[in-house]
Amino acid sequence: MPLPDLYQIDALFTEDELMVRDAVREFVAERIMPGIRQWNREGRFPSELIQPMARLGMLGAYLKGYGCAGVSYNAYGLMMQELEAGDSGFRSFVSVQNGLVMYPIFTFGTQEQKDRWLPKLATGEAVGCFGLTEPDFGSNPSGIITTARKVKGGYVLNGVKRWATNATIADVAIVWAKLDGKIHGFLVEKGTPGFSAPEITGKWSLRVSVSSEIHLDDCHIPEENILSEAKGLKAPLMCLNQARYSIAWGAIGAARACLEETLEYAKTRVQFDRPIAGFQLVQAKFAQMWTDVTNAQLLCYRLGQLMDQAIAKPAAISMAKRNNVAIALNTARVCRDILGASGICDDYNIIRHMNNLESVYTYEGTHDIQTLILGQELTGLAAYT
Ligand code: TGC
Ligand code: FAD
Repeated sequence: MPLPDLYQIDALFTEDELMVRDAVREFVAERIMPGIRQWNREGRFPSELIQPMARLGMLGAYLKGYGCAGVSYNAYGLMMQELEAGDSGFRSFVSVQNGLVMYPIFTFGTQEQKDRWLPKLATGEAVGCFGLTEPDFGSNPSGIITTARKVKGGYVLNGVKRWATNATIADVAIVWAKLDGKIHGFLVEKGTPGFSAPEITGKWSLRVSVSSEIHLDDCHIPEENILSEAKGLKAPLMCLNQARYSIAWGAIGAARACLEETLEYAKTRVQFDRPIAGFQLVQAKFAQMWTDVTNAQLLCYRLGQLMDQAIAKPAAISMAKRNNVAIALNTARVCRDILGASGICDDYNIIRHMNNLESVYTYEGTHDIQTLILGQELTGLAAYT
């Protein structure tokens, strides 16, 4: 059963935005939910669903031209909310393809790069990935040690990237490397000698998502594959804003899915001769979680408006990522508790969402890095070192 819309939040969206949301909700019910338990057990991302997701306009959703849907940021947010109600792995796929691959090509690429890649990325015919994090540089990407060296006709890349979502299945990698000591972005195409992307195994979180290393071993790319307008750390950080926005919305979906499932459970689970939903302590948990989800939606709705007007400050995006992922993770943990022992089993979706949200809490800037971004915005003092 859907949660009651106490604040009439649906009334804030246009008919088109709600139509887009409902289409993704139906896709999740029909195409994701029947398979998700098995894919999660197998640790497999079903890439056969990439093109169906593209047909719903999810890839490049808010970009204009090149076959992209060009919808509002709030419509895109609603898509991500519904998708992550299915599984964070699917939302991760879309966040990366959009915010970390299509956005930088759209924003920093040459006309040739845009014409070559954006239409194929929009249809899902091509998949992209983003390599910023390295084994020794996660929260502090300014320190990355992957290098690019100018040679006749192009560049030679050397280094190792870690935790790149989609890299093993990607046709193109956006690789961030230092050229003469300054960060630049490069397009590295699948099959380029010296490029490989082995999958990281053994994950107990985001199992329905491909996470990879990227190895660049004297990897020679042609001159035209530099993202010439992307200079300095600011360029990849601009991409992160896009992906953090989609995470802020997506996390609400995961939280809502946990809450809905738990509410049904608690109404029928009887202990001490009463449904556990009738106990005051359980109701206090529900009241808090419902309030948290509602607050998160309102925060994102306003943020979507600011994004559409291109006036959202990075700190505003950090606030939404930080708040919404934290409330989602807390919601998942509390729901797991309300299910008792049943909550640790994948007969229910909650433990899967809970484990996924541990990754979401960490990636795209950990919770504490978002805290420091907000601290810096408010006080004017950076507290990273
Ligand atoms: P700092 O000196 O603060 O900034 C360097 C330049 O960038 C500007 N800037 C931003 N611009 C746009 N958007 C932002 N969010 C920006 N943040 C900073 C800044 O104004 C400056 O500009 P300029 O003109 O003066 O050069 O840089 P710093 O080295 O002190 O770092 C700041 C810090 C720690 C906040 C930053 O490094 C950070 O955000 N770290 C977290 C790293 C991170 O989030 N990595 C994510 C990797 S990708 C990923 O996780 C994908 S998950 C995918 C999935 O969904 O599956
Ligand atoms: P660290 O930076 O080592 O942090 C460890 C702990 O120290 C954290 O709690 C952190 O908050 C804390 N910490 C660090 N610095 C400070 C400080 N100054 N003050 C206080 N506390 C601090 N990266 C990509 O480039 N592309 C991707 O597609 C991608 N996908 C990912 C997918 C998954 C499933 C995961 C888990 C990660 C992915 N990442 C990706 C990497 C992700 O961005 C990093 O994991 C994240 O930025 C944190 O870096 P780290 O793991 O190295 O942790």
